[in-house]
Amino acid sequence: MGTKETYGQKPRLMSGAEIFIRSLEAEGVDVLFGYPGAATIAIYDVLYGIAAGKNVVIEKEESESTDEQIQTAGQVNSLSWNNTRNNTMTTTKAHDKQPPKQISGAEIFVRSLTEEKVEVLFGYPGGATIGIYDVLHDITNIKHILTRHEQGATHAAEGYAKATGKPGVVLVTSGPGATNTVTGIADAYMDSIPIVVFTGQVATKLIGNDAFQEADIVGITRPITKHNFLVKDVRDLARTIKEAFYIATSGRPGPVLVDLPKDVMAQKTVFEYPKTISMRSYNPTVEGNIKQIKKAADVINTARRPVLYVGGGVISSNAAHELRALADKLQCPVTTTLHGLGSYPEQNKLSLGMLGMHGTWYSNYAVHYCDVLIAVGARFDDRVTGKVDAFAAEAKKIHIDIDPSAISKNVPVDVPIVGDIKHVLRHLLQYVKPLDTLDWIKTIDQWKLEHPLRYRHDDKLRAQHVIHKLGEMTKGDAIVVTDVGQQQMWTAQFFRWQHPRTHLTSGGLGTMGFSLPASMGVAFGRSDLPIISISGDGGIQMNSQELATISQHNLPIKIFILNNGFLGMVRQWQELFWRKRYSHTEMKSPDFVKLADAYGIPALRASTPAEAEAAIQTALDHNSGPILVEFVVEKEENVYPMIPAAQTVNEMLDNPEPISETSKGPHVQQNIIIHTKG
Ligand SMILES: Cc1ncc(C[n+]2csc(CCOP(=O)(O)OP(=O)(O)O)c2C)c(N)n1
Ligand SMILES: [Mg+2]
Repeated sequence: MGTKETYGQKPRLMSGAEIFIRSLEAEGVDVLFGYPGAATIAIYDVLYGIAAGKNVVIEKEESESTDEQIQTAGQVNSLSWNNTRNNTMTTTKAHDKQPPKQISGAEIFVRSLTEEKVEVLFGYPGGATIGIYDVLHDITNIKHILTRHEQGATHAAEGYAKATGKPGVVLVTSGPGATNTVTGIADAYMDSIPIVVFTGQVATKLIGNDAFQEADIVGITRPITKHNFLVKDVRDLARTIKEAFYIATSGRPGPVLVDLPKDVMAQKTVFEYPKTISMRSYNPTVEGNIKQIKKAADVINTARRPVLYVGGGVISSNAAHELRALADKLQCPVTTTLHGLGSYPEQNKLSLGMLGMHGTWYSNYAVHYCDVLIAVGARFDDRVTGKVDAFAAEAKKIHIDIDPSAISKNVPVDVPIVGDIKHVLRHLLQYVKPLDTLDWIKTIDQWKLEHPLRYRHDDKLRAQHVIHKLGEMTKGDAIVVTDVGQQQMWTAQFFRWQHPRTHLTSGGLGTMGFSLPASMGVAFGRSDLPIISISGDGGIQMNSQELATISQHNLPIKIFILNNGFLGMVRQWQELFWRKRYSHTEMKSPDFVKLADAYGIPALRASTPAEAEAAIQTALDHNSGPILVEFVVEKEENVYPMIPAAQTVNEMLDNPEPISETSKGPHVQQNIIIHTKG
């Protein structure tokens, strides 16, 4: 699309990107601070053309960015009741009695968290929460972790929640403290992670006055929370906290925010924590409709080429066992989304690995040609479907999901079942019969041989090799937290996932800077497996301040940085689709080993495959606190396969790397072939 420019003699068509830059020029802008992403790649391409000769220059800064994966407009909350801000609050029975003892809102807050069995609170203090922090000073049953930025606190809460299945909890102050949580809240919303964020607020009489450190955080976060509350009366505090935890953790999980004005936290009342709650307009369906389940079973029982398409819902409903039973009974191949990784063991013959834009060749083809697609706890995200009309176009589609608003949202389905996946799968298992899928599996096995995941293995260090070796050396027994970009996709592809709740990443929002603070949250919730944080040279710099938190608590995190000297994923798009015009994607980074040293964290660097393997071993053997490894990897390596955005499998770009006969061997069974030079 273009429009006419009328400055010159001859009107000529100009792209929106060009008009944007021209308009900035006309406004006399000579410096633009920014950060590229897929949504702005066209603008960066225009900048590439003018950077040399024209007066607009661009400097990188980590503040403002547009994400390639973000779905901007109109995130509609699936809940329909009015915000409690406007609700008339019901009073508890205790209000009418003469309370034996009244305690402050701040004390009620802490007692309520104790009732919710909260063990860890990630936060950062300020004027609006100083009363709460004063109470926390005397508390031993809740560990407060002072992060170095409120964004870090929200990602830590996400990491904790995802790795443990328990809600993550955050406490921050008003104004900037609250607004700093916005990215983490949006991230949790997109990825259905149960977190409860408590924000301090100015005193009720100052709300709306542009008071010092006032921000309308309830208004700001309305489209990115499952629900949010402003507590105006201390007598509503305990019930509101109970509701917040209930909403965050039930149904399709998600973030809930509770705004706590300073005066409310100082008011006193009697403390009574509700034992149960009932909410008129919020009753998530748990049991699936049995008629629908039988209908789904009838469809499945006719299938010859079925595929199970599995998302993060299977993990959040702890249904990996039921999924496996279903796949085994049906002999049905299983492909998972990015968030479904770990729900089905990848060494299993029926596993197809991940599907979608950077999914395996054979998973995407299996979905394309299947006759019955059983979608379980997945939401038909555009990174999975590509061109929506062509996605599993011939297949009858069954969709099992706890969230009714996810059904037929992107792709129409034939048999929807709303309910908790564990419950629904248990019932479904009773009605389905074993299928004859031998021919189908044979076809897929052939595809696996012809189009395996692969990379060149020679004397150069490639990111894929680091991940592949890490997977082999840990045998999949590790919790791996990735960032966003190429390393995220290579980790998804090459690690070989075995267990639920071992793969954490920012999938929906695609938040660079997620990995380091999220891994911190994991470390406070899990100690049974090694914890590995993987970031690119770009993403690590978005929340590297959390190295201080990690160091202070001596957290056993193995921090891997895959340094390719580029914002690699955007560079890959520029190489493939923007004529290799690397507009503002090459970047200089600090010496990461010295950076770690400044925080008192031991660190090493690896630049060859042999050094990398030794460094991984050193990191895995390191049992006393954090360790950082910088892997200096090939700069211009691409992630393959790739289905370009909104395209079909026919447009899939497979790895140009040849498959060498000699390298077929045990790797073939794992569907990874390493091509060795020569
Ligand atoms: C906060 C944020 N800003 C911008 C982007 C757009 N984006 C997606 S991937 C990527 C490059 C990431 O570079 P790096 O962290 O070095 O990882 P690599 O791709 O090189 O592995 C960018 C800029 C994003 N996802 N998140
Ligand atoms: Mg990079």
